[in-house]
Amino acid sequence: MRIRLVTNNPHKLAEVSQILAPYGIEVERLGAEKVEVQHDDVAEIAKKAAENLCVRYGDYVVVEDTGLYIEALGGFPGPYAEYVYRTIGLSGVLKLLEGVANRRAVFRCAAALCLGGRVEVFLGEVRGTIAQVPRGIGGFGYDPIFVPEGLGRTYAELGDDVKNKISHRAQAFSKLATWLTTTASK
Ligand code: ITT
Ligand code: NA
Repeated sequence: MRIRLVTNNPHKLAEVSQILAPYGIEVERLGAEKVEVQHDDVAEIAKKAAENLCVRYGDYVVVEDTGLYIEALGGFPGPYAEYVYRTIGLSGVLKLLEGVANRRAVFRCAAALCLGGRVEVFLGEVRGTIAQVPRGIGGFGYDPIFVPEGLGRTYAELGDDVKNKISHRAQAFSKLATWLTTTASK
């Protein structure tokens, strides 16, 4: 089986490939233009983008959208994580949290799959905290400052093998894989 992931982010493509390999699902990149609706909820953003692309590209197309919601900042940057990373960056985010005791944050990932003219959305969520300083060299984006609950190390310190077992993306795509290899094949 093979899915076609609509993304311009090579890190996401690599992670999803690693997450789905044990299920025997291959991942190909589809370079298509996504409709990006404005919404707080990544599930809604991924769903709308997928609905639009299913019509043109058909089955097994997957759109993934991820957001990082920092509690003390009222959920910022949320679905605007990419823009914020490009503009103020990790140092800018850490500056906003200077002297802030509540470091709680959550990563939310939504994977929207086209199949049989329908869109199925699978969610993954990891709670954690924002570190005081960036730590580690693995992963991408916010990985050096996100510490998943109970693990004491950032995603970037944990490295790809651990991250891809426990991450927001791992959870969403494991659900998708289970659904594809059970429900959808019957
Ligand atoms: P596509 O939309 O082309 O797939 P993107 O990078 O724009 O790629 P998102 O909007 O879903 O993807 O993600 C927004 C940003 O959030 C992304 O650019 C990263 O900076 C960050 N991000 C997403 N997943 C992440 C992860 O697993 N670890 C750290 N940062 C992540
Ligand atoms: Na995006």
